[in-house]
Amino acid sequence: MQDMREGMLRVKDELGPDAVILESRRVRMKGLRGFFAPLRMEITAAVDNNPSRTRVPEPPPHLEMEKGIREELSDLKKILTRLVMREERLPEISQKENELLKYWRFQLEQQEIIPELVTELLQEISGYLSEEIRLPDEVAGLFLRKSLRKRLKTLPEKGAPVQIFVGPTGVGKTTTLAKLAARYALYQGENVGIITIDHYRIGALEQLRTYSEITGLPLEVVMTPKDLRQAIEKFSRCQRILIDTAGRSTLNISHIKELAGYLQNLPPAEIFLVISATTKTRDLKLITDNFRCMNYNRLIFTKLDETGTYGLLLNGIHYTKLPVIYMTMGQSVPDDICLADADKIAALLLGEED
Ligand SMILES: Nc1nc2c(ncn2[C@@H]2O[C@H](COP(=O)(O)OP(=O)(O)O)[C@@H](O)[C@H]2O)c(=O)[nH]1
Ligand SMILES: [Mg+2]
Repeated sequence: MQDMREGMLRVKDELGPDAVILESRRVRMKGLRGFFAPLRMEITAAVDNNPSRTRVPEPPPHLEMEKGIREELSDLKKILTRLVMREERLPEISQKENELLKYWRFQLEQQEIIPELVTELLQEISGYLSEEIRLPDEVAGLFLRKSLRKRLKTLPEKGAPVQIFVGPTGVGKTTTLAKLAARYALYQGENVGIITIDHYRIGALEQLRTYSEITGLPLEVVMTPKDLRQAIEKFSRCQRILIDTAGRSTLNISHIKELAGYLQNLPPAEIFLVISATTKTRDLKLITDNFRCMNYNRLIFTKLDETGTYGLLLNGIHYTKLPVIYMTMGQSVPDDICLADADKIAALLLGEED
């Protein structure tokens, strides 16, 4: 026999279908002729008289089980393939991730967002980036926007009947009050009364007096907390009473406390802490802390037109945990004011809008 196939055929032919091969090997034929002839196949075979004993019983066809195993195997194969691919792509991805995170860190730091917030924001984003399936940059960017928006607390215009404006000197309290007074009186047809506790700075008082004369809105100037309560009483028929305060140096705590004394025992009011967007990051904490005794409960950011750096808005909301209601972006009364909008602020922070 030359090969195994021929051997098998001959064994089956000679010994019948139940024959089994016990051994096979290649041998050289004896004598000189064998030296030149090709090797031959030698097969030892036997017939098992009780084939059923040796034959492995076929497993009962259990289609469901087979299907389950096949599916599990296919799943395993997919997981293995993914793992192998991930292993291969990992260095490339992490390098890209780093580039993206570095870029965003730069962007957020440029906006002067305080370091602890930058770290928090980037941690949230890197959570998405290390997902098994890598997100395209744009989608990952959307998550950053979402994280920003979550922190940028705003409120629809609540418009309490009594609104008070407090904050450091020169941030735009009086101008903002004038813008809102016009809004309420001209656009909403409300009766508006204006009160000022600005009795230290004659110039500042003149500013409101002129405004009051031009618009015809009544103005009361008060010197004591008692005067203030009486003035509010006097305007009880107005739908809106706007109260201006003299700016106080952020560092003059005793002046700030003196002013806070005016605001005791007043009807529930919206008390706006007015902050200029041009404030130094380091001074912001001082302002939010030192004016706390005035129980401000809302924020207004002014002078957005005077800076290209908007981190202060996020930082201010973070320090105070209060919502921002208005933003102003110019000196023009009554136009340069708008409701705060988290989407818009997020876009400013991401450098997408001027
Ligand atoms: N560029 C710009 N200037 C503003 C804005 N709001 C107020 N100002 C100006 O800032 C200066 C101080 O404003 P004022 O209302 O008197 O501040 P107050 O001391 O806080 O009452 C004035 O010259 C305003 O015209 C603003 O949104 N943008
Ligand atoms: Mg003023």
